[in-house]
Amino acid sequence: MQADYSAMRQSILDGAPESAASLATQAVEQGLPPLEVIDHGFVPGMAEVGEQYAQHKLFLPDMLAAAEAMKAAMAVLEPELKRQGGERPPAGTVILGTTKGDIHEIGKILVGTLLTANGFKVHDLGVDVPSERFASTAKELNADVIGVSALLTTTMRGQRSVVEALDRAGLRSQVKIIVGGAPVTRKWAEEIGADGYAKDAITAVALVKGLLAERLALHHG
Ligand code: B1M
Repeated sequence: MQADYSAMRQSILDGAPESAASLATQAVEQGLPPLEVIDHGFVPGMAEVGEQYAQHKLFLPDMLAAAEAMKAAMAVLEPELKRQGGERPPAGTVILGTTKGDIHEIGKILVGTLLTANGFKVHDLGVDVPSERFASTAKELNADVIGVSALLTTTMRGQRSVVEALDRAGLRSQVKIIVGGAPVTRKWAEEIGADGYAKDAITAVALVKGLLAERLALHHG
């Protein structure tokens, strides 16, 4: 049986959590790779909803309903992604969160799931996270990396505040900061003094691995 990507996309456009969850379950039963199902089936629905919202063809409640459908699909696919990652000793601790004033969470959840699947210990602070909280949690958990997501051009500034908060806490040389989210660019990451930028969840995993390998090489080399 083939994956019904167009039905998945449509379940997001319809804001239909039951249908999204049942399509995700079917995909898992068929043994389809969960990441492909997310990327080719459900994420295109979110992109379309965003476009239609920008063109005033869909409205805020539609965006909210689409997000609920996406979360229902992810609730089925996430355990599968994590399971495929297998059990292994933690490769490092990563703190994740969305900037202050920003409640978009789906991309961040995906980044967290893939990091977990790749052996990282992930502590997700959720959405609308004050900069100081990133810093205090990093200290408390002796974290290796902080990942800050932002989906709005207005809340991207919060990523700079996290860099500054970490500086103030005297932790900047110990903890790496990575940033991401739809409006975020590599140039912005450089401008605010972050250690890296990832355009998507897969790249975020490679980035974190690279940053920590660099550190290990420095310690042992
Ligand atoms: Co909002 N929203 N939204 N929204 N929303 C956008 C982002 C928007 C582009 C839609 C549009 O106008 N076309 C627009 C932002 C415009 C801008 O600033 N440039 C927008 C707006 C305007 C708003 C409100 C202001 C609307 C209003 O109230 N008038 C409001 C703001 C609320 C707030 O945060 N204070 C708002 C609200 C909402 C909902 C609550 C309804 C809902 C979110 C629900 C939720 O998350 N629980 C929502 C949604 C769903 C969207 C869209 C449609 C989809 C976002 C999404 O989940 N994408 C979005 C349009 C779009 O992006 N096309 C839109 C799927 C997800 C898998 O992708 O999050 O990009 P994404 O994550 C990717 C990468 O970006 C990257 O990896 C992920 C996976 O590959 N990534 C990282 C993300 N974080 C990363 C961190 C990393 C590394 C990579 O390292 C740390």
